[in-house]
Amino acid sequence: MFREPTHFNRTPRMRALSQRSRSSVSRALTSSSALAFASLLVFGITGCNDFFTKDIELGTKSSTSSGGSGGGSGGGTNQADDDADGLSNAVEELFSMDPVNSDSDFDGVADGLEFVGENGDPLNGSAVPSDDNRSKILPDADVIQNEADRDRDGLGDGFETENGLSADDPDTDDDGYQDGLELVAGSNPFDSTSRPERDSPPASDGVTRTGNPPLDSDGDGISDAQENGQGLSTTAADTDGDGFGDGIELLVSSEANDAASVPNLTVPAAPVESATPEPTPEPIE
Ligand SMILES: [Ca+2]
Ligand SMILES: [Ca+2]
Ligand SMILES: [Ca+2]
Ligand SMILES: [Ca+2]
Repeated sequence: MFREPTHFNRTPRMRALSQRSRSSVSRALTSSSALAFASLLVFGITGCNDFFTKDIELGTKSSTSSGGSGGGSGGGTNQADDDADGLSNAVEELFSMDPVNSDSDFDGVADGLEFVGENGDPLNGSAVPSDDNRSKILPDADVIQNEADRDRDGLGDGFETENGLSADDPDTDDDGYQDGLELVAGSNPFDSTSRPERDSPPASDGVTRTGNPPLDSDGDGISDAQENGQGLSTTAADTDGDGFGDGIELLVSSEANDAASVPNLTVPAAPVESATPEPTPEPIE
């Protein structure tokens, strides 16, 4: 149905995701979105390399960035994530997204998920990430107790702690991309020089949107309307309580309402804390 473009460099992770999701694209591309996608490809060929060499000025993260808001509010700093969509204000400004609107194109999928998800585009309301599972979600999923995800980055506290990631800071390496998004994209959440890359920068569909984007009551990046249609909880960010948020699970084709189905995410080794050197003994006179 949809032929993957072959002329862009893809990370191994993106390639693997693509192979899994190629067989079923969640929403058939309409002719208008196909046009937008084509223009995105053209821009990718001509303008992509330079675009991605821009650096992101790092700032001081807001002290409210941990504990419940998924990135914190305000502070006006570059590393703040005012709309808690997984991308810092600086990243959003760099790529022309709206830093105070978690779903810049109003399509029901948060900007961060669209930035790293195959075929997603945070500025094109007709392009949402591919997902094998949207059509096979069980209608009567039991909602069980969520595993704690204190920093609301889509990764449960247990998984983060086991793998050396911070369970209280959604962006462990402070590079502007939440930990969960980095694992999906195959970049290193411990290394601020390693960041999610796209085949081409987000491209706008040219539609001016006003008002509020679709409601996402539980802040998992998927709108209430879409969750209702897929049998997912609109009040639990992790419907099946397996420690992985619904948005992350949908991106990597694990089932968001089956705790036995969890994302197969590769986590790089956490950096080893350098030991405090032994004090040099004073020479004896
Ligand atoms: Ca977490
Ligand atoms: Ca990061
Ligand atoms: Ca939601
Ligand atoms: Ca889950």
